[in-house]
Amino acid sequence: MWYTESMQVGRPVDILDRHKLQLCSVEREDPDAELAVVSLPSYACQRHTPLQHHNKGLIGALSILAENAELSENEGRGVAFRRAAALLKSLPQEIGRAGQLRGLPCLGDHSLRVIKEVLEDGGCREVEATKESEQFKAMKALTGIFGVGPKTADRWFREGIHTPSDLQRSGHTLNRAQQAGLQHYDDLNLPVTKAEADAICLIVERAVGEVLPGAEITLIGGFRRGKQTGHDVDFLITHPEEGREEGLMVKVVSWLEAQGLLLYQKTTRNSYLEGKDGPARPPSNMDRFERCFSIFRLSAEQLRRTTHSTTDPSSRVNTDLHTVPPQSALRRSDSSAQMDGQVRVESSVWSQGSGSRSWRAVRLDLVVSPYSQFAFALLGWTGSKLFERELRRWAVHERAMTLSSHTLYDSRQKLYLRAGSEQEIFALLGLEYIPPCGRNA
Ligand code: DCT
Ligand code: MG
Repeated sequence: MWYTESMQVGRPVDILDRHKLQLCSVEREDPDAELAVVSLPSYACQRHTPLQHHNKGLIGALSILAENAELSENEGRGVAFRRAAALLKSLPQEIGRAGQLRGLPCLGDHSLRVIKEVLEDGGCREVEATKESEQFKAMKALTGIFGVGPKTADRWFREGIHTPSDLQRSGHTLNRAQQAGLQHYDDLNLPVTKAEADAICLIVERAVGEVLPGAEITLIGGFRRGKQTGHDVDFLITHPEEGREEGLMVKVVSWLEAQGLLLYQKTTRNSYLEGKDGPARPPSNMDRFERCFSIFRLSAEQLRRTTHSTTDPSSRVNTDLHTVPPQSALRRSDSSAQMDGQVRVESSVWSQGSGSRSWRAVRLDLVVSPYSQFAFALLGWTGSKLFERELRRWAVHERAMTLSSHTLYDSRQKLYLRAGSEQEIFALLGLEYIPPCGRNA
């Protein structure tokens, strides 16, 4: 841990490293000083950010403003609020007074103003006004439709379309993704539980095992970080023999489609060629793998079957994801071990009136990576989004390196650095290893 829990008035603070320790000036007369939380490094990838934290109210307020900025496509402002919220998530205690934040990084003027107001008045006018704003509500509702981004949502909002029902009535021509998004709107806006993710994992494992024996599948995204719910389920697929993974996605998708398990799918090909593309491109590192965005049809029966099988520890596949490259056969999330005895059918999602539903729609993302890039893909797809952004920022600004979900490029040495595990990548970047459960920035 980088921080000291509290500091006595007047005790000197050493600055060991400008990234690890931030100077915290404490004045004798300041009544807040004795409670000051000190010494948090400024990049989120230098800190442990757990799932459970101590400042939910403040983080909630900053997150609303971050979301509003993102929906308005004001990226810089969104990131500033996200960084401030992430800093608060990594604090070891609840903040009671703004003075306790003295000297901490990542807290810009605007974020500090919001924090102070919430601490002093129990709420923030800007946050409340945002939550009540027609535009914010409409943008949230419209971008909640799978296949709809802020640009399209904003255009519709200006035409007076505020809800999915308005859109349906408008007669607008929708693309295939948007049609599916509208059709499954309610389901796709319900959280996906870990039990549901496990059920889908079993089925995708079967598909992968049938079309390419020896292929390996790993649950990534929020569930790998220990979250118990998410907005989708993300899997990374690879094969220990480099090259065998080529064409795998098409086969897996065909298998799933033949079983009637996909309500929608769009597959994109792997377009990453190291020599040709160069390290600095593309601007987004998310879109160069063979990838499938889909909507999965999960039946109550499939969920029930997994619920029973996953409570039996003998049926569990290898869950140790900290050794990469993978050596086991098929893998599941490292966090699934925490779920012993907890997997159950969520009644709120699965009950319908007096009866029960026979299936629900779930967003499913599949990514295929060549074995040699697996560690980078695993690190890049585990998230959180802010943690990934901070890793890339650290690499560029502090190490003159370019990190992507494919590779790490050292600009000074002009060479690609290989890594067989996430631990190796952190070491190459000169960072302490942060396990997935500490990447919830
Ligand atoms: N990712 C990223 N940058 C993006 C989008 C995604 O680095 N712009 C990475 C980090 C997380 C991973 O991909 C999966 O993306 P999501 O499913 O959107 O995130 P999540 O953390 O899994 O969130 P949720 O639990 O809600 O699914
Ligand atoms: Mg996810």
